[in-house]
Amino acid sequence: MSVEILDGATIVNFLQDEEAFSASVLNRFAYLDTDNDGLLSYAEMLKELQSLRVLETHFGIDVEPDPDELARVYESLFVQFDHNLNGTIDLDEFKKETKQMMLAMANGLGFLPVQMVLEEDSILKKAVEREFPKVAS
Ligand SMILES: [Ca+2]
Ligand SMILES: [Ca+2]
Repeated sequence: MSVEILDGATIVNFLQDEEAFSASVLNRFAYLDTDNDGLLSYAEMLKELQSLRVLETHFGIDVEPDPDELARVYESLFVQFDHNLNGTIDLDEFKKETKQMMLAMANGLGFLPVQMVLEEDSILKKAVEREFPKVAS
């Protein structure tokens, strides 16, 4: 985990870089697919749903959400990814919906930079790293 500053443009620029975006989606998918069957189950997807920082949008930052409510939010997000509703998420569904969610997030952020706690290797973190390459210390 690290705290990063990002705004809508960071995300949009990243999404427009098709190559960088595809590569990070592929990476993330392989990482989440712990049983390597080429599909993401709900259990495998949970990690990603948690890293999307959607909870802040739903509940506001610093709110401790009720576990039942949290489970419902994650379930509805999973269904949002699962376009053909077959109970698993393939790479195509994952990529399309990740893009949608990141665009929605970018619109929500607008031009106001915000601080976010980002998980290492999350797609958002890749977006930040692309824009601000790490300076070797
Ligand atoms: Ca799997
Ligand atoms: Ca599916």
